[in-house]
Amino acid sequence: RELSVILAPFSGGQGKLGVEKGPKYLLKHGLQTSIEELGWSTELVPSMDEAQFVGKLKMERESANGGSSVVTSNVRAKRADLVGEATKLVYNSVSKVVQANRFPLTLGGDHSIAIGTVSAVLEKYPDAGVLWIDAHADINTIETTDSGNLHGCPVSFLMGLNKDIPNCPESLKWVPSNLSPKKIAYIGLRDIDLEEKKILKDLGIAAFSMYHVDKFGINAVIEMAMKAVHPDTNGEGPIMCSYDVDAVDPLYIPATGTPVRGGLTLREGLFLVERLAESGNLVALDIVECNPDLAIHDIHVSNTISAGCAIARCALGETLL
Ligand code: DIR
Ligand code: MN
Ligand code: MN
Ligand code: MN
Repeated sequence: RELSVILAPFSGGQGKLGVEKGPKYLLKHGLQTSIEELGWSTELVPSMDEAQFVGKLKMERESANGGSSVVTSNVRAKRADLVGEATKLVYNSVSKVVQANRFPLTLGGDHSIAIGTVSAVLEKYPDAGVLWIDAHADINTIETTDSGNLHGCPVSFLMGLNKDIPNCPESLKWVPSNLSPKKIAYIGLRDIDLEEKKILKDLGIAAFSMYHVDKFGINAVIEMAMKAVHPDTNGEGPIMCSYDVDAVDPLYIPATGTPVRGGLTLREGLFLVERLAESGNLVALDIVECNPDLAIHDIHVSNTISAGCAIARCALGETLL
């Protein structure tokens, strides 16, 4: 059991600095040691130069404030050049890790980095199902996005939904778009844009909102999600989990960029990944959107970071007897 902790300290997929500090804080909390205590041998994979991207983001911000902003190919997709560059670096790192038969645990950063992780994991495991744990559907296209933040769009790139859109940013043309709408299931949704809802419906995507969690219970929802992505084998088959910590209620995980109340309890959020560990089918995990800079009190930082670490440990077997 060999695992690589891939660091993806990137914040250009949204507008709030600080989310690039997620990996550092999770590691400072002892994440790597606790994973080794579970019997994994681990290594750290940096994937990108954090300071370099922060520098570019700050430069971009200054030039935008200076009023001399150049209108790029598509004004809606913000910082597409940086997102393209960063996600390609993440993709390169995750590819090496999975091709060496190691388990990739990728720490974000904002959720745009999943463009890199999911693409690489699906090349290794073409049959894998993706469980997207999130308050948001992250499936806006560069045409439907209101915010222009690409962390709200990774799923549309993974599915190739932007390919036929004129002015689709060049920087993201490398994405192999190897995710089928039949191979993703969402859990935890509660803040979906109108046009995203239409995409989910039109493509027949399995989407379990907080309503379903309340109606059926978290155990039934995860069973339905696994069966949705592996219908022919009764839910058995490789699973990648891309876990946006804002799926969990901000009572438990407050230090995140777009908190939405009415989310998963911490136990529901941990049960999900415990169930994946128990299944023996988990092949990759992302943990994204921890932003320590958004905490108002110190306790918000430790709550958020300790919960992020717990998600990783539970997914890697800590609570299995
Ligand atoms: C919104 C929010 N749907 C957007 N998305 C977020 O910006 O596209 N994703 N916060 O994590
Ligand atoms: Mn989210
Ligand atoms: Mn919107
Ligand atoms: Mn997300």
